[in-house]
Amino acid sequence: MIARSVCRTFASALAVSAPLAGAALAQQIIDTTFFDSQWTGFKLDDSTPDHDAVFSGIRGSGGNPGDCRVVAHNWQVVPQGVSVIFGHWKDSLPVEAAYFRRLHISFDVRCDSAPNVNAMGFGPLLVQNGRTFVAGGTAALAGSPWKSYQAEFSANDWNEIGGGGKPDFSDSAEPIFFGFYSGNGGSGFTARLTASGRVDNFRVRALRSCPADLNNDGIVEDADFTIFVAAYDILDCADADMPGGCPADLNFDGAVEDQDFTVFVIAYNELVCP
Ligand SMILES: [Ca+2]
Ligand SMILES: [Ca+2]
Ligand SMILES: [Ca+2]
Repeated sequence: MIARSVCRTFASALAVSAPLAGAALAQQIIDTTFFDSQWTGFKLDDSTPDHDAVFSGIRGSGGNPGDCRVVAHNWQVVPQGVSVIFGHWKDSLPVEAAYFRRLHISFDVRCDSAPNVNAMGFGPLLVQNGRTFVAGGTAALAGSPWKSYQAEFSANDWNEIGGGGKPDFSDSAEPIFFGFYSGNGGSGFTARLTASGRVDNFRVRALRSCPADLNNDGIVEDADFTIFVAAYDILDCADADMPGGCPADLNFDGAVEDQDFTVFVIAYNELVCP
């Protein structure tokens, strides 16, 4: 392995003369603060008699830690059983879907109040080409501590809302936006209920078939090396100068450092993507 000091000096020299190429693919989304300007909410499903369920989704305090997204549902429960599902998607940062292999998605949830039904449901959501897909999630029990949700997905693990399709992870795929859904149900009594909860530490990692191919041209060559060392010089994925999604962070630890270089060099030696 190349010593960190040597490599960083080289990276510094190269970064001065070689600005970042613009084509690097977003590889991960991390949101711990949930600015309202970056999130959109919408109703996905409402089987209540009057279809008049309403919801809110806003940035709030009391996260895990700091700010989070605070959600609330208000709906009509009737004896035959109903369900309501609301989507929340981060519309500010699409992930280029080309060459996806798998997705790793994690976030933290809790339920603050859910009279009579005692829980809220949460799960992952993606939007591609105007179509919405969801996958299996988790239930947060009212009053319980923060609960961590995480799962890995291939394209077949998703179900389209209002259709039978699957998302496209092929090499000609449209960009994908990510988010989560929140839902409630209930039956056996008649009441108008409001449930509330919170979501924090939303993270999506796009595991591509050839992650070291940073300019997405099918081979790992000098152009990718240039992109890599520029990111290595910036180091912190949270730095404003780092390309969105921090694609050179190949081990998903939030920084572009020696471990990523080790991963990159193996692919660079191979040249051709698997
Ligand atoms: Ca937070
Ligand atoms: Ca390349
Ligand atoms: Ca890393």
